[in-house]
Amino acid sequence: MSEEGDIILSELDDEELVQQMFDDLYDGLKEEIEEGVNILLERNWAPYDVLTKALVGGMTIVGADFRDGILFVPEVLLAANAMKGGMFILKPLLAETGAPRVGKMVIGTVKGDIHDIGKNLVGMMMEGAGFEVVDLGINNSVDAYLEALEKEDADILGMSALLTTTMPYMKVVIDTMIEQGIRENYIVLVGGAPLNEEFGKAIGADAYCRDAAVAVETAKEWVARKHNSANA
Ligand code: B1M
Repeated sequence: MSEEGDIILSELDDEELVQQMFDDLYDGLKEEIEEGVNILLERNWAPYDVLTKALVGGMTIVGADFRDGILFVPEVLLAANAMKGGMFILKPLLAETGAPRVGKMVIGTVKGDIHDIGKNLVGMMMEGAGFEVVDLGINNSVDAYLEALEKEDADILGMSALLTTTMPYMKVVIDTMIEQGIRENYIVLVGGAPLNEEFGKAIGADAYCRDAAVAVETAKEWVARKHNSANA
């Protein structure tokens, strides 16, 4: 049983526990986050709700204070590490749907960018929806993406960027695909906090995905569209 001062997580009601998890995520307390996730699951919370309401909710607060100069890189790294602890528990549960393989996605964060939480979340949700996911990690060059697409015989390329300075690299990847005559072989989906629909269109992606749930829905739509046009 883990305690923080007087607080015993299992004695809190759901609302108090989620608030406490926001504080624990903010303080980068990985063990407490893991315990909180397990308690919510024991209370029959759906894994998706634990993810979005407790973990992503907490990270939104961290993000705002990072932006406002209240938190700095070391603290945010600790928060990210705590979030990953929670995500690790949820991952197999989100993937447990046993859905048939719907398609294969290669996903990675673009060159120069080391943010991976959002990308990991997208990968987890895609797996949960029955997609096979090949995660290339962070800091990916054009070559890394293109080699993986070919090697894995993927249907979808997913690219993530969290910095305004790295998001233009997505266009470099898509332009190279066009040059090599392979652009139409893949569905290209992009996402990340600084992007928007307009940017997605401007760089020639098939779609911009606001969040992980939208990424799953969009991927399903595009795969169905591709199958329909192949059978037409
Ligand atoms: Co960084 N950082 N960071 N950071 N960091 C941001 C992005 C920033 C907005 C913070 C701020 O100022 N408010 C800012 C960018 C400003 C800008 O570009 N205009 C910023 C900065 C400046 C930096 C550094 C430059 C700071 C520095 O060193 N001075 C540096 C950059 C290093 C580099 O990459 N070269 C840096 C470093 C870091 C940490 C290492 C400390 C850490 C990353 C840890 C990690 O990822 N392992 C970090 C973090 C955690 C953040 C914030 C606080 C949180 C990001 C996050 O994980 N969000 C972030 C502030 C913010 O975004 N509010 C910030 C939670 C995650 C679930 O959301 O990633 O948006 P998100 O993903 C969503 C959607 O966007 C979408 O679905 C996800 C799930 O719903 N999505 C996709 C994402 N990728 C997708 C791909 C798809 C589809 C959908 O493909 C199909």
